[in-house]
Amino acid sequence: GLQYPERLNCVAELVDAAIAKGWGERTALVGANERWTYRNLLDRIDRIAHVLRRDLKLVTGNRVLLRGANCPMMAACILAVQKAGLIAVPTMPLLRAAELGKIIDKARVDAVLCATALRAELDALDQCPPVLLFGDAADAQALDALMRRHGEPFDAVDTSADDVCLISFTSGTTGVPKGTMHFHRDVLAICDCFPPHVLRSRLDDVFIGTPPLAFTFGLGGLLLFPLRVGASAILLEKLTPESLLAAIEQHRATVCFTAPTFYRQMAPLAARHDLTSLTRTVSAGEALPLATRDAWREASGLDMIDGIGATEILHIFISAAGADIRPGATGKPLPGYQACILDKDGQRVGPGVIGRLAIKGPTGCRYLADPRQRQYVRDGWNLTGDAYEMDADGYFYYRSRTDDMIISAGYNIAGPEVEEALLRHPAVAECGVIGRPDEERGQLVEAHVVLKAGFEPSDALVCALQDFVKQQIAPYKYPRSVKFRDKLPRTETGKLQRFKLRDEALE
Ligand code: 3UK
Repeated sequence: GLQYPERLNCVAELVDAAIAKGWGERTALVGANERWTYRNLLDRIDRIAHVLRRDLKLVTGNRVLLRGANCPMMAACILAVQKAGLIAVPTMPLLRAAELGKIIDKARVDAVLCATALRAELDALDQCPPVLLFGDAADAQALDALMRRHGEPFDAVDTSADDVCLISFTSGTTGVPKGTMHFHRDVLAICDCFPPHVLRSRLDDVFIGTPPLAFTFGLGGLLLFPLRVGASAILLEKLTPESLLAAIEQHRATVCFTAPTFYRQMAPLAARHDLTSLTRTVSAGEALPLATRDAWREASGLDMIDGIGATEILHIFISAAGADIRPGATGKPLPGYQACILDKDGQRVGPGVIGRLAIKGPTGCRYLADPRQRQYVRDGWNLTGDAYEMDADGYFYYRSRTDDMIISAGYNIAGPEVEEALLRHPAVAECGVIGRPDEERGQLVEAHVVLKAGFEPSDALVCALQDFVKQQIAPYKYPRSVKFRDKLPRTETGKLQRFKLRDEALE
């Protein structure tokens, strides 16, 4: 297993150690307008850490809320908070004042570091802890001005391996957001798991992708993983499928992290770009449909690395790469993690039976002051909200979210299976399949379909799509209702918001 010293500061291990390993002059972070070496990054981190401790007078264990799109300065702020023995509370760029207010209360935030471009939602709050702005702020309280006064090195605060260094909020769809707490050793544990065992990341890798640093998928994939091996990360905001392809080409990126829909949208545009630098592409956040895996392989020549992760577990815990990939399966538990499938009573089931996925490993769920902890973790097993199935060789197959399983006329139907079938049709760009309340059947399978350019909605197309599904999977699973729409509701992290489709169905 993974063994770390009792006293541990993850940033000392990731950044100070990088200099000691001789990587000081290597490129660490590249933004839209800047390129920082590891030494430059260390310098920024140390200056910010001094500001936090000396100017803001924060003390060990204080919590610092962070707001910013992906850029080197946002990365430096997160790492500086942790190096200073404080707890980073990164927030998704698109959150509104009401949501930020809840997070500030819940996490008992003591100070805020915020990119100027995102200040408006903080200004809208009735009550807010002290804020320092970074970026092009003319404000007297600007972080940049304070940083200039502190040139001396900052010694990492001597934290314990199991001191909290990160509170990450789940993109909860309803109610009070759930904060998940992670330790300094958890940060290193994820760096020493997926990257060496599945991704095989190396010193000369160039990481790129879309997930925000405020989402642990992005924090790991676009910051912590590259730093651990002396690689570099390209941190860009507002990426589109087209601009990500252009950036991969421009920066000769080798590793890409994004969500399945992004790969699906990039595939038809890929031929216009030189993607020969890319050697590994990672998909996570939601299920990877086979049609998307195939489209991406045809466009890029690469076999996608699928991986399921969760904010509660910090990062990816089931995945596969290369010869280990089994189409349709997410993969196997990563070294150090165990996985099993449980029935409704919490009993383990064997291969071929669908049930709730449970996970045990070096990282796991610690909700911040939330009674839901007792439901999520039992006997050290993390009970995810995912319906999975295992095969005799220990591969794990995603079926649906447990609360998204459609029950129609007594049949259990997994929406993603119907989506996967629809996505193979040449007219379908994107789709989402839900159960719509129905008197006769309990729920009715309903598909929400976005058409590719050049296709028009029609009754004939509805029938064609229905027949197309019936040819591929058991006919009772076909969508009895098909609705065409311009786009699907998605979160900032690329997840389809099925509850929005369901709510609409009730209107
Ligand atoms: C779903 C997947 C099928 C699944 C995340 C990588 O997504 C991340 O964290 P969240 O807390 O959501 C967790 C839930 O998302 N999911 C994620 N990946 C897959 N479903 N196949 C996948 N490959 O329902 C899971 O329970 O937002 C992903 C790394 C870090 C993360 N936080």
